[in-house]
Amino acid sequence: MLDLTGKNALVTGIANNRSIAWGIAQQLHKAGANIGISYLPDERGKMENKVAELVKPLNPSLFVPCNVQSDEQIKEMFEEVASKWGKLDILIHCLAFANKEDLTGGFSNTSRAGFNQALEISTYSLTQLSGAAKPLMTEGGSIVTLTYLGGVRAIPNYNVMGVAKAGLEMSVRYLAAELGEQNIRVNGISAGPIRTLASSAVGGILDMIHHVEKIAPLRRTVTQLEVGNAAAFLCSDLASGITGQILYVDAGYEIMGM
Ligand code: NAD
Ligand code: 0WE
Repeated sequence: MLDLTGKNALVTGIANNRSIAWGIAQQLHKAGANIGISYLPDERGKMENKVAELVKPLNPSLFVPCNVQSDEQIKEMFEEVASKWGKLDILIHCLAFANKEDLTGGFSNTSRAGFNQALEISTYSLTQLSGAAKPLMTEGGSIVTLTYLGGVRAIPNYNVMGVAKAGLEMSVRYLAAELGEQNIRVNGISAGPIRTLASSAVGGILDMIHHVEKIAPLRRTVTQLEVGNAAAFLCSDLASGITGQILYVDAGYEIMGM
């Protein structure tokens, strides 16, 4: 049985009730995990209030700000994990960002600053968070990140995010190779398109979803809770032999060629 009781799980990337990270946090909680939440702070504390209200039903024992562009905030987040929990078992990396201008038009127009920012936030952050989590995962652990097919195939307008996801998927393999010695598993979930805050800001996302509904073997898209179930599996002892993998949770879309 899928059982995460006694496990401490830190979930990044919840912005609202449509976030994939919210689907994951709910399923980890349902499986019995002790939940910690990080949110992206803003000046007015709007995000803090919104996320705090949303996650109340999960009784999080940790609720911390973390902008992955700040070494200081990352350090403080893991200091809080160390002092409140002592050990960490599960880390969910569920965040990405690129400039909106870089997610449309020609990829060759990508600016140096836009490229660096997208890869800093969306790619490097997994390595950085994993490095900080490593000393706290004293009884082994599971790290799960979220990726997209646009990191493997050229998908119109995904552009610099595709390069970021390619780097993210390779980071999964290098991290898995290193951390396996400590019984820390590192895997990615490649989710099909889902309407979230990030994806809704992208022009044509509805057309892409309708395309998937026509082509995917299951003739539909996936939900945040289905992605959450896959994440709970990867974090559980049921997946004790799985590391360095990318698991497609996409209603089968990835296998299709025509
Ligand atoms: P979302 O907007 O709900 O989540 C993105 C999160 O990234 C937000 O919570 C935001 O606060 C966070 N974030 C952005 N910049 C940050 C920073 N500097 N520091 C810390 N956090 C930061 O959208 P989502 O679709 O749930 O995205 C979550 C993950 O799922 C992303 O990695 C995305 O690439 C991936 N994904 C999404 C889809 C999709 O179709 N929605 C498909 C496959 C993979
Ligand atoms: O990874 C993602 C979302 C990534 C994303 C989206 C935004 C929009 C708003 C990163 N940064 C931003 N920055 C913003 O300002 N997905 C997999 C969803 C997604 O995004 C696309 C897609 C799909 C699917 C962009 C272009 C084409 C398809």
